[in-house]
Parts: sequence; structure tokens; C-alpha cells
Amino acid sequence: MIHTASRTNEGPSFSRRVIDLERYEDVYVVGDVHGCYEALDTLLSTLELGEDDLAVFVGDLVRKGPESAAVLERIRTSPQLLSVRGNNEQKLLDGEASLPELDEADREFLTSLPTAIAWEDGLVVHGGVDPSRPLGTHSDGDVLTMRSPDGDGYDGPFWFDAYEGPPRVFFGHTVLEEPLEREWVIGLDTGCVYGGALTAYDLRRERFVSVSADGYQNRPDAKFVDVEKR
Ligand SMILES: [Mn+2]
Repeated sequence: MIHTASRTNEGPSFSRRVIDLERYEDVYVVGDVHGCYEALDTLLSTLELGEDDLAVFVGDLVRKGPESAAVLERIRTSPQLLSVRGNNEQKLLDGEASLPELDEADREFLTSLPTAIAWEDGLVVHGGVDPSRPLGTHSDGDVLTMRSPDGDGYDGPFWFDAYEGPPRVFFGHTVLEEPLEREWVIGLDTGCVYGGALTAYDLRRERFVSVSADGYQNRPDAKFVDVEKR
């Protein structure tokens, strides 16, 4: 009889890579890039990552902006850069969208992306988690697309207004006017592809590092969430 590892008793039912943060010096978590290679390059230059540093991306590396292939190549060839899967990577994998410029190495990289990257008291996912349910009950699809537990719209209520960890969740997917820093949530999608900023959270110094970005798509103001005004 072949014994396969059961996931039921070993944590959440979504795919997860666990890392040991003590292995790294500086650690950053970075918001949605969406093919904005220039902004990515500027941010990485600003962070000055050394061999012992790490940056984890919240997914949505691709689509909407002009240089998805360059973004993927940069991330997959840099040992200091890791990413979770976003809903836009999932759309490519599911055949719901296509980017003809991607090559076989890009596709293998997309397939390899976990839904979550976790450490002792932190969790990086693209969308978020439903505050009304235990983490272990979430599927890959749940954490990829969570915005409001009641739907995918921008009308709220948003999951991150009700969530009380642990773990602290680092997320993108919902475009924010400003990065969000609360005890249990760090929101990082500041809409670089819409002319906002590309944002990193510096875990060691507990501060944001943002670079401004050229916009490639228009977005109505109502779809930038202004957390302070709600
Ligand atoms: Mn996105």
C-alpha cells in the first residue's frame, strides 16, 4: 500500500510553502506588479537586496501592464525573489487568458508558484482570508480571490476590516489608495499599473517603501479603496 501524505491534518488545504525567516537578513513583501517592469526594476534598485535578503511577491506579476515576460524572467532567475500565485497567474494556467510572449520556462515557473508562502506568524497570499472561517478550511481559490467574503466586488465589507489573526496576512488584489498597515493585515496593492505606486513592506524596519509608476490602464476612483475614508 502506498501512503500519500494527507493534507487534512497538516494545516491548510491550500498549497503553501513554509520558509524560515531567520535565514534572511532583510525581508520585504511586494504588491501587485502587473507587468510594470520599470517600476519593479526601480523598486529592486531602491531595496538593494543582498545575497542574504529576501523579497516575497503577493502575485499578479503579469497582465495589464506592458512587460509581463520581463517581470517573470527577473523573478524566476533571482534566488532572492519568491512569489505566490495571483488570480492573473491562475487565469493563464486555466487558459482563461493568454500571453503569447511567455515561453516554456515562464509557464513552468507559473505552475510552480504556491498559493501561499508562510512563516511562523506570517502568511502571504494574493487575495486574503475569510475572517469567519478557520484558515484550514480555505481552498486555493478562496485565498487567491478573497476581497469581500460575500462577493468579489469593491463595495465591501472587506475581509481585512474584520480579520483578527494570527497569522498576520500580507496581501494584494484589492487596489488601495495607500498601503495598509494594521496589526493583523498588511495591504500592498497600490495600483502601480493604474499610475499609483509599487509598494514593498520592510519587515525588519516595519515601514513601507514605494516607488511611483507609469500608469498603463485607467481605473475609476471608486475602485481605489481609501481605507481611511470608510
Ligand atoms: Mn491584481
